[in-house]
Amino acid sequence: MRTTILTFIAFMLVASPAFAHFGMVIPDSNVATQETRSTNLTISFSHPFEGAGMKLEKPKQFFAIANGKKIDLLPTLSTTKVMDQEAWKTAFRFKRPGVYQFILEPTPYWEPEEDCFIIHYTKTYVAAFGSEEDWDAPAGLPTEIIPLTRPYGLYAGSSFTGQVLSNGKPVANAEIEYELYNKDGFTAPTEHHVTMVTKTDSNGVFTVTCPKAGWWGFAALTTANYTLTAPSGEEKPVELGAVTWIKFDNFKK
Ligand SMILES: [Cu+2]
Repeated sequence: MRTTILTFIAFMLVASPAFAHFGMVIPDSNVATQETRSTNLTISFSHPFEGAGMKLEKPKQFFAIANGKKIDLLPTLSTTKVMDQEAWKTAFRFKRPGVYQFILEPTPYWEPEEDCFIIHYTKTYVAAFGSEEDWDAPAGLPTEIIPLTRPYGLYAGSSFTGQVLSNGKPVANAEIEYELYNKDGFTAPTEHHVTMVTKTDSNGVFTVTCPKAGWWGFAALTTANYTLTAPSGEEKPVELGAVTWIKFDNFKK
């Protein structure tokens, strides 16, 4: 009996696509106003629906891009815990209008269960002081999702359309995993509901609909055209993720 359960658990860990991990960059709000001029940002590597964390080493890069300028935020990071695992945080004060992209480049994560490294280039957006400018501007990352839907001011139940780029070119047939940051303790009706999956069309474009308010993560997964050396000394493939976090809000009354 015990063996059966352990075997089942081992099978789940290996075989289930439901245990999807996401780089996470989550601000207090995706809108900054004169009343709320600053935001905290929490950076982690987690399973956002299930609330299971993984350790995030000090990132390689963490920065903001706004109005065509890059602002290095790596020196401002301090450690915190997210889902009981090491994570990072900072606070950012908005000085001028703009749509700010906050971008994480983690160090490569060795995942023995998937026999590969994982690098999730992860971003989110904060619109400061009413800005509607440049929300679709590429950040120039090795891989990224360009929003074709404005990435803020969205209602729960809205659809979101994005385009996946790799080195600036659209990626046809890329797999997108998407998942709710499940802060309300919902349970999934089946394991397939934890992480949903869709694919890009021939132009690298995908559309998804997010039925609940909260932060939703979209991860476009591709395989790098290079390998990295695993702890065993062997060369192993690298999964690249273009991850974007978008917030959906309920109507107010
Ligand atoms: Cu994981």
